[in-house]
Formats: sequence, structure tokens, C-alpha cells
Amino acid sequence: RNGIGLRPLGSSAAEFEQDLLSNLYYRRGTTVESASAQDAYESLVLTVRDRLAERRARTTAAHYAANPRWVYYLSAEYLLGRQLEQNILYSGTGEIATAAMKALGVSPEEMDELDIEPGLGNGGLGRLAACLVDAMATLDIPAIGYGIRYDFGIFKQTFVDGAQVEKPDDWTFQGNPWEFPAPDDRQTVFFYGHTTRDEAGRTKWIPGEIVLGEPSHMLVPGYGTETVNIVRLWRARGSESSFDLERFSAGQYAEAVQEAVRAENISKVLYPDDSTELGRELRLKQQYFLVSCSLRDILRRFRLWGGPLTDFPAKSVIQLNDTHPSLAIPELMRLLVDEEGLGWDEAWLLTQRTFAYTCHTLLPEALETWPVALFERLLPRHLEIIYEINQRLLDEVRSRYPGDIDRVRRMSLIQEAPERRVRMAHLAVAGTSAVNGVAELHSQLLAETTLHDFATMWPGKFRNVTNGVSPRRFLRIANPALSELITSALGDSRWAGDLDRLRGLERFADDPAFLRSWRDIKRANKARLGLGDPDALMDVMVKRFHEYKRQQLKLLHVITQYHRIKDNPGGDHVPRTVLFAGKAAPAYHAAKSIIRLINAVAATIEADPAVTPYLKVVFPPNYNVTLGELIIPAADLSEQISLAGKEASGTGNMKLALNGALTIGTLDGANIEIRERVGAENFFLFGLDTPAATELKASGYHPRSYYERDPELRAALDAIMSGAFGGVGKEVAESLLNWDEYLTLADFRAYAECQEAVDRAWQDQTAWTKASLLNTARAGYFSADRTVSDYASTIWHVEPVRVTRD
Ligand code: 26Q
Repeated sequence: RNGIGLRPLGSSAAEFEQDLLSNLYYRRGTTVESASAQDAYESLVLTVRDRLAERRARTTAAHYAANPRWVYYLSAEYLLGRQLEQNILYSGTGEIATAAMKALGVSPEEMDELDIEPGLGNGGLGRLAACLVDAMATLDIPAIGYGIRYDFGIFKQTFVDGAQVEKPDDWTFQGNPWEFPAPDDRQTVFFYGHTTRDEAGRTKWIPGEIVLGEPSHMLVPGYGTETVNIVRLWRARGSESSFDLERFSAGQYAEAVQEAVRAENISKVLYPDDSTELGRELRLKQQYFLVSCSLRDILRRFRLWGGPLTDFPAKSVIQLNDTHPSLAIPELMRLLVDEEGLGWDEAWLLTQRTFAYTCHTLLPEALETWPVALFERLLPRHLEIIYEINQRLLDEVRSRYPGDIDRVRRMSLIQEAPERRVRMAHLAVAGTSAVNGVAELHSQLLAETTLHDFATMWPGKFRNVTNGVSPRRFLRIANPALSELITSALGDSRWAGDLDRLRGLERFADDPAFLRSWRDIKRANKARLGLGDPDALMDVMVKRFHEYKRQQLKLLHVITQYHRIKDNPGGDHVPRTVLFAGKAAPAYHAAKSIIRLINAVAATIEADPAVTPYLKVVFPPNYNVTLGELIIPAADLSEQISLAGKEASGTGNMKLALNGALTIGTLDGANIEIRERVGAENFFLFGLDTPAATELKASGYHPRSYYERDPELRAALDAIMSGAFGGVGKEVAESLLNWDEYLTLADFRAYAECQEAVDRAWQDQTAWTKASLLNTARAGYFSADRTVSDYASTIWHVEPVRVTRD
């Protein structure tokens, strides 16, 4: 028996198979003869899960004994990806699980197909949260990720006549065998109502609606360690009294459940990233629901220890993943002042010391604000607290900058015109002790522009923590063949937990046999993906659709290539497969038009036999983590072509470089750091930099002048306008010609020339493969383990706690 009183689960194939059978009989209640594939899958999950649950129990014991400072990561989104393969890898059950599957007559591929990816996020921010919790466990940091268990995750993207059509993602239709419900840890959440003061002058919030938050958790094991952390996800429920039996008995069935339905709607669906759309009441309810449940849970855990509240920040650091959970700041103030009876100043110091804030954008229109009127109705006490925070903030501004009324207006938590709104980013800066951007350029621009006044007043608060990605998911699991080659070259697989070790690959950069293996694997990954000729250059642009990311720039270049091939059918064109994948927010019409136009151009090219030997455009629908794991290892070229100064970091750029794709990119986000590390000679740089883009906009930008001066650009836009692609996409061309917010036309020529350099480089396959190898060898910095270790040492000030085997 080990330290937690358990006989450890067997590590032999025979024991694993026995446990699998037990689960099939006792948990699923079926037999080998009548088992469905789903029965086999769920039994397998339970068998793997039990092994992690045992580690989880030991982790909890070790954490309680150590009484450490905990990291609480608050995020409205988690894009965890499929769990089965990762949990088999992390639990070290690969061989015995494969043997047991064989004995049961099922294949790993078949089991993976049944493993549904929880799509509880939109894109980069949600996947970053998943990579960071993975890395926290890997680095033995005691941590919990808090989030929302949406009934419906990010919509499923389908194409109808080339246009995006959204379908609901009922991801738990078959249940979710990875999840542990914990109904006894449920919390009560208030909404609406009003505030009163009692005799002692304390404020009380009398709510108008009460909702329950029910948690469940999924296990987050570390790689190469015994630590198993959790993500705890909240689901909204009506209280017991929300069912109206009297009405039901009177036949009013809809009315009888309406209160419960209203409550449950809070966690019904993930909001698509829709920075331009005005905030909706339900979204703010979601955010407060997450914050209220999580903070009460964090305080409950703190009280188990029993120390004084003044020690709360010593035992807890709460990282806010963007402003989405920033209501946690006034909520903690409310709990400390109204419920615990602390004085304002003391509560404010504790609050600031507890929180840190990560910003993920620069676009001013993406900074969250909420109407004061909505706050007043939904969260009356929080609005009072925000006013009090604001008063003290602005007093400080006035005393630091006497007479500077404009600065007071700019820094206020309240925007006055055209409508009174609460500025969540200002609240997040005021209520935290550290604010970070997600790449060096981003952090610098935040301090110089978006949050300049705050960075001037509190320079010590502002940091950079460059993003990173999980090397396990995006190299070890996504690219098994390359992983094997790397392991045999380096002599062991320690690189997956210490990514700087990839440096050791550099000594194979001039080894012809090694380069041949490297290239063969890339080719095999293209064949595995099955989209286009595996000998063609695989040119990949995968990310959410947004005008600032400039999928339209890539598309204009595709049309130019199409014209060049048409004009010169016998030329020695480099064969390319151009792959686009990604979703557009359902209400983002301009982005959806670009998707529709890409599909129309793809169809036109596909129908032209003179062009198909050289150019193919593919757009697999429903890009998600799982599809990314298939596409990224197959990429030769990584498109990172956002307008400089707009992409906070990007993380797809890191995943692609790690898998040996060469980047064609602008000096934006983390591209800059990637280029510095992999070497300028292994990166295709083009386009305006941030100062040049700012300058061009300021001096009056006229997209039409580029159209008039550049015949190829003109031909591409004219083709769209004249209906060459089934009449689709005229609004895309018009918007570029008349406005072109993101300077697409200004960067077109530089981009086209840079793509010619790509073609030339591709013609020397040895040199290309060497550059590919060097991208992988030098991408170690972009491990999420490095990111977390930066957070741990510069912001969280936390220490690892090792979990022992017995
Ligand atoms: C806001 C209000 C209402 C509804 C939805 C939203 C919302 C939801 C999600 C706003 C933004 C997001 C997601 C933003 C995001 O993914 N940002 C990306 O974060 C990555 C990780 O740091 C960066 O690498 C990317 O550069 C950044 O775009």
C-alpha cells in the first residue's frame, strides 16, 4: 500500500486488461460479447483515468502537506483537445493499453475517433489556457484552472455552397467519461436586486435571482511527473425551488420550468469571439457566474487551511486570462468588505496582491466595455464598488498629475460618451499587481499605446511573458514519426519535457541521410493528411478568420498565381497546395465573405485542368485542435501575415515552426522572436513594420493607388469584381479598394516578391530541409513550459511541490 492507503494499480499488460474487463462488466454493465465500440472506449477511458486518479490523490496529499502558494488560472475558455491519447502518454500506459485494446479487438484509431474534443474556446486564448495548465502540472506547480462547462462548445463549421453555416456542438451527447462531477461543492450565485445598509453600516446585496453553480473537474496530468492538477468547470443549475410544481400540476409545463431554464441558459453556450459585436447581458452573466463560483471555491479551499485572511495572497495568486474574468476584482472586494468585514484599504491591498492580468489584444475595439446601465441592473453592488475603486484611482491620478483633466478622463474606469460604459481593462490594471502582454512587441506596444497612461503611472506593473505551446500535444502526439526520429537522434525522449534539448538536432543540419529522413517524414505527414499531392509545397494558413490576420492578402496572391499559370501554362511553376482552415464569428460578415470567396476560388481552380498540376486550394471545414494536430505536421510553409502591430502573439506560428515549417511573415507578435531564434536566413520576412504601418495610416492611406500601379494586383481584384469566381466576393474587393483597414494592398507587392523567394528556396530541397530542421532545433524557447516558468518566477512567485510515488 502507498501513502494514500491504496494498492497501486497494476502496471503490467495483464493487470491493465483485467481492469479494462472489470470496467466493462461493472461500470458499463455489459459483456465482451455484447460490447459496442462506445462500451470499449468508455471502459478504456475509465482504466486510464483510474491510474491518473490515483496520482491525483497523491498530488492532493502532497499539496496539503506542503501548504504552498497556489496558482488559480481563471479563463472563460479552454480548448483542451482530445484527452485519450494524451492521458495514455502521460500515464505511461501506451504499451499495455495497446495490448489490451488488441485483446478486446479494437484499434487505437477507432478509440481516438470516439474521443470527443471539448471545444470550450474560440482560438488562441482558449488553447493557450490548455497549454498553460498542461505546463503547470508538468512543472509541479500546485494549480487549478477554473472555467465554464458550456453545454455547447464552439460551433461546428460546415460549408453550404462555399458559405460558412454553423451547427451546434453538443459535445457531451454521449456523456463525458473524463469528468468527475462534484455536486457537493456547488455554489450559490446572485444576480440583479438591490443593495441596503445594515445598522453597522455594512452593505448587503439583496439579490433578485439566485442560481446554483455545480462543478465538475477533468484531470490535468503533468508530463514526466506524478503531479495531476485539475480544471474545474462550472455548470449553471436552477435551485430546487426553481421547479414550480403547482404550475406543472395545473398543466402549465413551460411556465413550471421557466426559472430553471433561465438559470441553465447561463452555461448553455460558448460566445463566439466577436469583438465588434456589442456585449450581451447573458455574456456578462456568464462572466460573473464563473467569477463568483470560482472565488467562493478558492476561499473555501483557503479556509480549509485556517490561516488569517491577511495571508490570502501568500497562499493564492489568481491569473486573469484577459478581462473576461475581471469581475473577480470587485467580487473579491465585495466578499472581503461586505461579507468578511474588512476595511476598504486593507481589502484593496489584499486584492491587488492576489490578482495578475494577461492582456491578449491591441485592437481598441476588442477591449471589453459594458454599459453602466446593464451593470446597475445585473450587479448593483459591483457597480458601487467599481465607482469607489474609480474615485480612489482618479484621486491618485489628480494628485500625480495636477490639472491634467484629459488624463483623468482617459484613465477613468468609466467611459462617458457616447454612452456610459465600464472599461474592464482599466479595472483589470487597477486591481492587479502585474499586467502582461503575450509577446515582446505586444507588451511594448501595450505600454506605449493601449495602456500608456497606466504604464506611465505604474511602470513596475508591466511585464512581458511570451506565449508558448505544449511540445507534447503539438510535437510528440501530433507528429509521432518526427518525434521518433528526434528521439533516436538525441538518444532519448527527454526533449518532450525540456524542449531546449532540440538544439542537439543542429549537428545533423548537414547530414544528408538525416535530412532525407526528415524530408520523408514531412512527405508522409502530407500523405496522412490526404489533401493534395504530398510532393507539392504545403502552404498553410490556419487560424480564426479576422481581417487583421489578412487571409485576404493570401487569397489575392493565390489569384495572382492562378493568373500567372494561366498566362504561362508551360512555365516551371512550383507546385503548391494552399491550405486554409479556420472559423469566422457567426456575425462577422466581412470574415464570412472571405471564407466564401476562398471556396469559390478553390472551385474555379479545381475546374481548370491547365492549373491543377501546379495549384490546388483546399479548405477543410471545422478547424479545431484535432484537425490542427493533423495539418500542422504536414506544413512546409507557415503563413503569419497579419498587419504589423495587430496580432498580440500568435501561437500557431510556434506550433508550425516547431514542426519544421518555414514561416513567411511580418514583424508582428511572436513572429519577431521566432525569427530572432531560428535565424533570419530560415524565415521569409516581408511587409511594413509597425512604425511604417502607423505612419502610412497617419499620412492618408489610399488603397486604390496600389491597385492602379500594380498590374497583377489590379488583375486579381478585377477578376473578383468581374465575377470570375462565380460572382462571389465583390464586397471583399470593394472593401479593400475603398477602405482596406489593414493595409492589405500596401503589403501585396512585398508579399508576392517574398513568395517568389519561397519558390526559389523550395527548388533546393536540401537547403530547404536544412532550414526546416533548424526551425525545429531552435524553437525550444516556445515551449509552454518556458512560459509557465517565466510566470512562476516573475509574477506568481511560486515553488514546485514534488509528488512522490509512495
Ligand atoms: C469578448 C466579448 C464577448 C464575446 C467574446 C469575447 C472574446 C472571446 C474570445 C474576445 C476575445 C477572445 C479571444 C481572443 C484571442 O484568442 N486572442 C489571441 O490570444 C492568443 C493567446 O495569447 C494570441 O496568441 C493571439 O495573438 C490573440 O489574438
